[in-house]
Amino acid sequence: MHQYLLFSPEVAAARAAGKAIVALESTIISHGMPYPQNVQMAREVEQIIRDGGAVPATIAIIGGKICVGLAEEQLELLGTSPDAMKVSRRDLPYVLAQNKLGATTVAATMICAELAGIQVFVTGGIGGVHRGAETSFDISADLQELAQTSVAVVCAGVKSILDIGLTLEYLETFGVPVVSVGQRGFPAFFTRESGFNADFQLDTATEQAAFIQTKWSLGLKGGIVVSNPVPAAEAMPKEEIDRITAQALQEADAQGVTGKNVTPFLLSRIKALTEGRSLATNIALVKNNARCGAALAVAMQSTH
Ligand code: PSU
Ligand code: MN
Repeated sequence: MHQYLLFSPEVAAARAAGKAIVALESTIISHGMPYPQNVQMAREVEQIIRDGGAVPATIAIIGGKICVGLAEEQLELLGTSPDAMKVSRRDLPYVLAQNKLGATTVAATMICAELAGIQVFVTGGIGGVHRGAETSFDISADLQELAQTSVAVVCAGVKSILDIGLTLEYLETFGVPVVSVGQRGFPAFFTRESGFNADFQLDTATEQAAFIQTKWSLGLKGGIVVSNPVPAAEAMPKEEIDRITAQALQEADAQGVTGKNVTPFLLSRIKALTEGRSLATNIALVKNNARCGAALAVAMQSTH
């Protein structure tokens, strides 16, 4: 086992018993949602995964270790600490070697999940190619991670703060399959449709598991995006989210927000501008993804 990994008792027991395990990220807790909804969401999502027959493993960097599975007070710490660093691939050695508190992004969570032998990871939305990337070069490290790290990522698509078409082109170039669940369309996080199609529609966990295992058994390393649309009853009106997204993007530009601060800035402005309604949608879609991811992890476990 890797020297930096530290498993919670629940995850250690699951590993020993060969149970299905689902990884969860922590940037969504520290930088994606406000307190106390963030911590409550994290707890409820973990319980949904248990109810689905798998064991949740929320990942964060604490005390110089990659913690896989967090105790109640560790979730609370991440949800309340303003100094929790947003940790992507390039930040991981710094946070570990300097003993800082780190919340892992999709990219860093994938790296840690792979080290821990976890194949399925549930989140809300992945990073992508930002609008205007042709001048800013702002392309999330999540996409390069999907190109090289063998973990299936269940998400509700990508937010329209990004250039969704360019994000899908980038994934195609790097050979990352984009699977959709229950519809052909690739979802746009707050809404069910982005106007783009996923590559393959695979509705059942059994089919998704067979696809993923076939990819890896061919020696094709890298991730898979399993995109699961927000339930219709919880989706936001498209015209409202489009208007608010445009305003948040304009504010980010006017205030000169750059680098790793762009995504958290846009998320928090969208939440404020919708008076919290986007937060309810955000929580609902993560829970929906947890059900999907638990079923996928169980299916992967029973067929390998
Ligand atoms: N997109 C969301 N919610 C999030 C994130 C992205 O809808 O919470 C977080 C994830 O942790 C993701 C990270 O990995 O932001 C991407 O940040 P960046 O765009 O700086 O790579
Ligand atoms: Mn970026």
